Amino acid sequence: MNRPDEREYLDERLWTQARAVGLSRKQFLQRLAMTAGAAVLGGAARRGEAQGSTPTPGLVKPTPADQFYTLGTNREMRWEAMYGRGYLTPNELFFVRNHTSTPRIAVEPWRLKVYGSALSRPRDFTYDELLSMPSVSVIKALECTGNGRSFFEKSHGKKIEGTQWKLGGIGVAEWTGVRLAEVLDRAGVKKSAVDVMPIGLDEQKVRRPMPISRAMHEDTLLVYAMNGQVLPPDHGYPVRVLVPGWSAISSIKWAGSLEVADIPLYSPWNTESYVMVGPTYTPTATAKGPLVTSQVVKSAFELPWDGTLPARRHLLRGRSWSGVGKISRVEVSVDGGRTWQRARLREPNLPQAWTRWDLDWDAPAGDHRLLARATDSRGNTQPATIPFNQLGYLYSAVVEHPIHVR
Ligand SMILES: Nc1nc2c(c(=O)[nH]1)N[C@H]1C(S)=C(S)[C@@H](COP(=O)(O)O)O[C@H]1N2
Ligand SMILES: [Mo]
Repeated sequence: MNRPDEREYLDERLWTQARAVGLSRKQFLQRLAMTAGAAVLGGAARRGEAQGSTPTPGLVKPTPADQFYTLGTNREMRWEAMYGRGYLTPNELFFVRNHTSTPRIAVEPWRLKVYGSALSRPRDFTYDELLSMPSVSVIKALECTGNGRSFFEKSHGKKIEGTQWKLGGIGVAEWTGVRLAEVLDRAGVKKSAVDVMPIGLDEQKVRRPMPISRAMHEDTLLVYAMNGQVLPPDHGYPVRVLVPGWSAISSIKWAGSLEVADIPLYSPWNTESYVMVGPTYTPTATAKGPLVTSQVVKSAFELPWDGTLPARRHLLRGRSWSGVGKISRVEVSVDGGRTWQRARLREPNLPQAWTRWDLDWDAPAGDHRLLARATDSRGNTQPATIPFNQLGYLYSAVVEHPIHVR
């Protein structure tokens, strides 16, 4: 299950944070080919260019059953596949959330169209131009807001429609691209700008506006590489948005255009969905409930769900994360929540990414429930229960992980 060479490579990348500043596209592609991207460059990316934009059913990458759960058009990462791995989620293991299916897009004639009432120089950007602009890399989590949705059934006795994620709708990667702010500046963004809406090139044109302040944030990127490889088709090739710490619905894949307006913008994704609807939430003038923005604190064990372990000493491992900071404390209970002990936190522990943790467990034969509870650097923690919301978002409550020991 562990591939040490890959792990070392990924860990090393954490600290080197390769910068592609000022490289031509050719140099950039050469550099990627020298490191990890050779297969990708020889295969998927080139094929895409030759074909033009033809939608193919489902996904492009293989998602074997020992690494993923298939949930309709989505693929959830199995946490046991992360056991003992390095900090980053390899691209092959990264969850996929597709509203429909992965479109195949060629970088020619693709353009990023930047238009709208709050621009003095609306214009298109080519792929080559984006790659020639100052390049930035960040290590950040991307998490589906519905991650953990399936647990509402047990905690509130109501099964919620929608993808039944356990906790595998998250991954952490090194994302490389250009600042969205840089692109907006070049298009002459005006002081009057209010909202920015990236629009995807998939079937439903998935799009969700964000406030100009978030669009101009230094970590908000237009991404063209993921973990040192050309951004894979399923993750948004050629270019996706990345809004770290926020619900991944803001991180629009296969971006084809950006509307920059001096009035508030709306789409189904900020009025009907990705809003909090329920007894403790109040509808707003424009949406069914308050908008989902930042992600919350969660934890997961690197173990099979409802799996079986031999009765002996184990190194229990897991990861905890938060959309607003880094993790400052993780407590684990191996007795269904009666007693708690501190887990050892492992470096790196980056904000809006995750930290790995572990502890020893002398596992006695029997059926057990393992619980993990994290607290972030802002003091946000995981409560025993959270208020219900109809769309099943932001499940930050402590999860009971069932495990059998034989
Ligand atoms: N164009 C487009 N962008 C999209 C989506 C989509 O279906 N289409 N899904 C969003 C959602 S809900 C999530 S959780 C993330 C998933 O990103 P990933 O598939 O790269 O993991 O992409 C977001 N961006
Ligand atoms: Mo999502």
